Parts: sequence; C-alpha cells; structure tokens
Amino acid sequence: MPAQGLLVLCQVVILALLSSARQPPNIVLIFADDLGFGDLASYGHPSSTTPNLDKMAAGGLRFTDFYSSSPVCSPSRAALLTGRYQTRSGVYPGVFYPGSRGGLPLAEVTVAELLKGRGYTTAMVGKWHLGVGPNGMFLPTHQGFDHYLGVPYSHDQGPCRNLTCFPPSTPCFGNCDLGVVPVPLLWNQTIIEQPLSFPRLQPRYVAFARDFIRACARHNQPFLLYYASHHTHYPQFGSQEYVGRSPRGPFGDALLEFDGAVGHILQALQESGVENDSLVFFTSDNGPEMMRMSRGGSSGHLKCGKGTTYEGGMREPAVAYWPGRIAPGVTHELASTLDILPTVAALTGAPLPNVTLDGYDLSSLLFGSRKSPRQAVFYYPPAPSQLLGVFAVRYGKYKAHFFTQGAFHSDTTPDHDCHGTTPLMAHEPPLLFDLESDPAENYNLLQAEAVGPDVLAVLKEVWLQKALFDRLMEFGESQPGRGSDPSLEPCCSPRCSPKPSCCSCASAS
Ligand code: CSN
Ligand code: MG
Repeated sequence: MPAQGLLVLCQVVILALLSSARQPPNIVLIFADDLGFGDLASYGHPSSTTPNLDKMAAGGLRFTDFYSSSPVCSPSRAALLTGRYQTRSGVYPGVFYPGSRGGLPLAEVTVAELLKGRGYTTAMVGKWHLGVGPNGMFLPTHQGFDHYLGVPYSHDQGPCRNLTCFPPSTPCFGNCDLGVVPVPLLWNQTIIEQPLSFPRLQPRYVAFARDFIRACARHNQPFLLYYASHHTHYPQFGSQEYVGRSPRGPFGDALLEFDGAVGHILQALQESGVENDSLVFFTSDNGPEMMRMSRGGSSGHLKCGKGTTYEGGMREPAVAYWPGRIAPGVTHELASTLDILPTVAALTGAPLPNVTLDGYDLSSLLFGSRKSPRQAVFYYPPAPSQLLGVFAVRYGKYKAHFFTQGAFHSDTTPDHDCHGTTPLMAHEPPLLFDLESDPAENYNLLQAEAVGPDVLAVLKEVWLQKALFDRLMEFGESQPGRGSDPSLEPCCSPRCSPKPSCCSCASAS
C-alpha cells in the first residue's frame, strides 16, 4: 500500500476510534413562542436586549433561512418533536384547547422516545400544547419525557391573572380566555398550582432545568432537555428581576427574561462540564402576533406574521450551538424544525422510526460541507386541506404562492395582505418571488415587464414540487377536530362543580 493511502487509513481508524469513544451528545432544544424573525438583537432588532441568545448566535451557526412547519403553535410543536408534518400526525386545524379531546397521537414517535431508546434521560419544561386529554393521556410523560414541569397549553388559554409582580397593578393587555379553568402548573401529571403565579414561573423553570442538567452530568448520563418558553407569547409577563428592564417595553421585558433563561441553561451546561458535549438548538414556533401591536413581536423586514404563509409567519430565528464541534458562522442554507429529529437520530446513532419522515439529517450543514440536503420548504396554513394542499412552495431561492390568506393574528400593520379580513385567494399562475433579492415578497417576478425563460423554468419546477408533495401527503385524522369537553379541562380539585370557578387551589410546592 502506498504511504499516502496508509496515512489516510490510519486517520480514518483514529477518527472512528475517537468518535466511538465519545459519548453521544446531550441535546438541548430551546423553543420560543411567537418570536419573530426580527426580534433578536442578533437578527437586527434595534431595541431588543438579548445578550445570551446573541452569544449563542455569535458562537454557533446562525440560520437566516430556517422555517417552522406551521404559522401556529400546536402543529409547529408536533413537527418539531416528530420530524413529520402536522397533516400526517393530525395536529390540524388550529391549536389545542384546555378541554380538547385529542392530542398528538401516542403512536407518533417523538424525539424524546427516540432518545429513550438510546438510554437518554429526558425532561421537558414549559409549554406543551400537544393535548391533555382524558386522565392526562396526551401529556409529555406519555410521549417519552421522564420529567415534566410546565403549563400544558398557551398561558392566554385561561383568564389573565397573576402576570407581573412589579408594578403590582400592571393590567393585562386584553382578557385572555374567560370561561375556562385558571392556568395550571403541572409537575409530571399533577397540578401543583392553579392559577399559577407568572412572576414565579421562569425562576421555577430555570431551577428545574439546572437541577436536571447537573444531576445528569454528575451521573455521566446523556440527556435531552426540551425547554419551551411561554415568553414572548401574549400576554407578556415577567418576574421582578426583569420587568421594566428593557428599553422595548413589556415585549422587550418578556424577551429579556426568556434570554435570561437561555443564559442560565448555558451556564448550567458549562458549570457541569458538559458544554462541549451538548448540542443546543434554539428556534421559535411561529411568527409574531402582530395583532398585539407593540406587544406582539416583529418579523423584521419579512412580510406579515403569525397565521399566514408569508415569510413572517414561518421563517424563524434559529441557532445551532456546540462549542468545539460547530464552527461559528452564518448559513443561508434551507433548514426546518422538521430536520431536528433526523439530525438528532444521526448524531446519537438512534434508529429512525419506521414511518414517513419529512425532515433531513443536517449533519453535513452543521459539521461538514456546510451544505443543506434540503431543497424545498412547503407552507401549510393553520387549517390545511387536502383540496388545496400547500399554500406556498420555496424551491432554492424562489417562493411561489398558490394561495394566500390574511390572519387576525397578523392584524394592525398597514399591510392589508396580512389582515384577517383579507380572504383566501387562489393564484394561477402563482405569485413568484426571489427571496434572495426580495426577501420582503414585494415584487412578483411574473409581473415584470419581460419574463425570461429561466423564470418559466422555475415556475414549472415549483408547480411540479407542489403537485408531487400534495399527492404524496397522507392526512391523519384531525385531533383538534375532535372538539372540546369542559370536563376535561385540568382542575386541581377533582370533584369541583361547577367548573371552572372552583378550580383554584393554593400552591402545593
Ligand atoms: S399559539 O397561540 O398557541 O401560540 O399558536 O394561544 O390559533 O386560535 C393561537 N389560535 C390561542 C394561540 C389560540 C393561542 C390560537
Ligand atoms: Mg406560538
């Protein structure tokens, strides 16, 4: 064998030995709520204060073209945890409610279940929003999480109460949902406080996350931590440490507190000596809720926000952070929350579940060639249908809208295309944008004076992509469509009648 070949062989053997000796990495998923593309200082916001997320962005791989699978919450979370479109798992239309009969089907394989199979310890903190159901049958502890501390749905899905401690009389911005039970705090499947105290919420979450990280590290036990914050969803809240501390007002304070949680998590990893053995991935579930005006988030220069299939509804800030393994930088490659499960499977050697997956292994993008295997992104509205299929397709730098529709969640800015009163419109031919030269989706290429043959070729390709995607998509039975039953709403006093007024108990912790 020539010397050169021998050298290469030796290197391969050494690398293989090193990688087999290395423990599989800990996985930390940090998920923000209704946080837009333009909300972080590191994504250009002029008055946000986000030092810890910015530190992650500077020290990790920051994405400019990262997408969630839905412009609303429950479907986006289902896709994050399963690597499959919400249409397959049945998490459509819309979102779950406190008394929803349905939930993420137990047959779906979550990233937590995947990692349990590899000997990981798993914990979730925060907003679940994938169903509660009879006897809590859809809670995280039934979907692969060993431990859970959190609120199983949005914190506006109950009456607005106990939001801020300073100043104590800060009024709610709106009423949230009246006529349902007060928002509960769960530990595994037990309600430990109802209504919960929001000023105390994040300090509790952080303590739980820190204790979990420390305990796992001490036992040399690989772990998954899924931290799903309620910040920066409406109504904003904050603890004494953060309220009034941001130049951006109540949204900025909530964001600052969320950023503080990120700092505590990174610090716990570092102090436990596992920072270099942990992949931390941060992103958000859907775009900003512009109907809350300056108390909603910002999609930056992107069009519209939550509830729409414009860029502002689904393009999200995202960072992959792993000191020593992921070289710092910025990527413009396409990626999605759908890609997290296949990537985590590849990193940990977990076998992929034997179901149709919609994500790609991003290992080459994170550690190697810096190229993404993903060529296309498909945009479903909050209420997908088999009849219409996907509303839009991104293929490379191009995006075609076959259908557009406004959303009340994206009301109040001067752009009427975003508003809830703007009806469903079909576009044949589609609206076609070049998202590299025109990320704001302002200039339809097909309205240009001269449409070149290259644009016609793109048109053909996106049409083909849509037709193929829609034909292969299999819709699962709608879970939110199973409706709600008030008797299923979580209640701290089991024989309480009539609900919801008697579901109010002092803290048990
Ligand atoms: S979401 O926000 O859960 O972050 O998507 O809190 O779409 O009808 C969305 N919705 C309550 C919400 C209702 C939410 C809806
Ligand atoms: Mg959300």
